[in-house]
Amino acid sequence: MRIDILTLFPDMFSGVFEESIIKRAIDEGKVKINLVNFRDYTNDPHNKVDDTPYGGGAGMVLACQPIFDCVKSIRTDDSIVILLTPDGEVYKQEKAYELSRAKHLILICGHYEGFDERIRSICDMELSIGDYVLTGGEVASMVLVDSITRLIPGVITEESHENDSFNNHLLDYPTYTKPRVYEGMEVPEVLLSGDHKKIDEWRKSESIRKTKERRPDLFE
Ligand code: 6GU
Repeated sequence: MRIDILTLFPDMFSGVFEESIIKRAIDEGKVKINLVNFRDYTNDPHNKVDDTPYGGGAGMVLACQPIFDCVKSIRTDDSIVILLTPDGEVYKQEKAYELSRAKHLILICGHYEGFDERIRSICDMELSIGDYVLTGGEVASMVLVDSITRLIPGVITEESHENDSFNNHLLDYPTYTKPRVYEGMEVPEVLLSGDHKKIDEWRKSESIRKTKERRPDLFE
């Protein structure tokens, strides 16, 4: 998979993709992440990418031209163009699975007070990572890249994500490791039993119990 991230702040990404699982996925060629500064595409003699809003009001608005030209130059028939914006569809694990099967993602990070509404016309999808406002789409695009990359076949074992929280609309079950007793807190007996049928049943019922308690909305 190739992912192009269109941003005015490529330096914000340094480090994030250079550790752990994402780094390994890049090193193994499973994902290629390309940071594109769309300021490089502006026709403005002073390198401007934004302007004041029609009708007045505070702040600057990202203009169409740099983003349109940048997207035109990199999109192919295989591309999915995604705009990161707080008024987009709320991003969920299901969408992460869907996008992990794509060949090419183009992520557009909005910034400042907003972007020209016509930019939406060149996007296939608009996503938000939750009901709060970030200074820009950069952190949101890091969230997408992380959650999508780990689902690309071969990046982590299928077993490592088949029990993830949110699969089947359930939260993950509780896990424990050694020692058996820590500060008086014991590992549930069933996990020491060696009875895998019983263990599976316990995990399933704990997933359900936890989800009902913490996220009744997922139960719907
Ligand atoms: Cl994608 N962008 C911004 N600016 N704020 C957000 C968001 C995105 N998702 C949640 N809040």
